[in-house]
Amino acid sequence: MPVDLSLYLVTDSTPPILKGQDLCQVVEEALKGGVTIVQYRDKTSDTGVLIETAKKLHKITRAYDVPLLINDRVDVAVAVGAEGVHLGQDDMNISEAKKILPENAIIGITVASIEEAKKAVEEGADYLGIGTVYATATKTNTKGIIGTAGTKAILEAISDDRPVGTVCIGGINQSNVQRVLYQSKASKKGLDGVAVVSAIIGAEDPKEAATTFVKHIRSVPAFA
Ligand code: TZP
Ligand code: MG
Repeated sequence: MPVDLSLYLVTDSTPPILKGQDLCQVVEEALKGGVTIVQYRDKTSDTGVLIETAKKLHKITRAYDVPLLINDRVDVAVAVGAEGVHLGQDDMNISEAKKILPENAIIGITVASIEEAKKAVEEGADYLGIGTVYATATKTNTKGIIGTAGTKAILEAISDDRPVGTVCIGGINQSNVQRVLYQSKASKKGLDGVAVVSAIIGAEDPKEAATTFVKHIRSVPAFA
């Protein structure tokens, strides 16, 4: 499945990022603004709530023809028929996930080093979530801040043998998104997009935030 990773929204249901609004409404606003893929990331809810929320989100994302991925929980992705999963280094490994998910499911994985990136590509990941790029209050247990230099090093190291999508994550906002995309273009394989949590989920107006991101992203020639 050709996936548009250019503006990748990752959800967060915890205050102060989500300020008492309904997550589904916020995601729908972001979709109206032009988000191209959504990951439901929820580290606190129990399985029942995860499935219930994922179902609601899936109904919305389908209406916008945008894929919904589930963070960590392959079982939840299967239960709701989501388009894929996003795995961390400590979650189920890619080969196990492939056994459980439908053949065309999208599998993404977080990578913070060249070694992790190479392994993920070998195992057949569809895309890499590279980061943490910049320090962020949204995820504090990160394995270090790799910066745009670390991101570029990973992009350089990925072989061309197996096509893999790439997004970066961590502290991406309206002010640095163009810089991040331009700097990644200096490597032989530029990024395919940016993943964002608080700059959209925590925005006063998530639709407007997404629209502004799209404008910034499209101003970069490779995304025009
Ligand atoms: N993985 C690495 S950083 C991060 C995740 C899920 C959170 C990024 O959040 P924000 O608010 O876009 O900085
Ligand atoms: Mg995880």
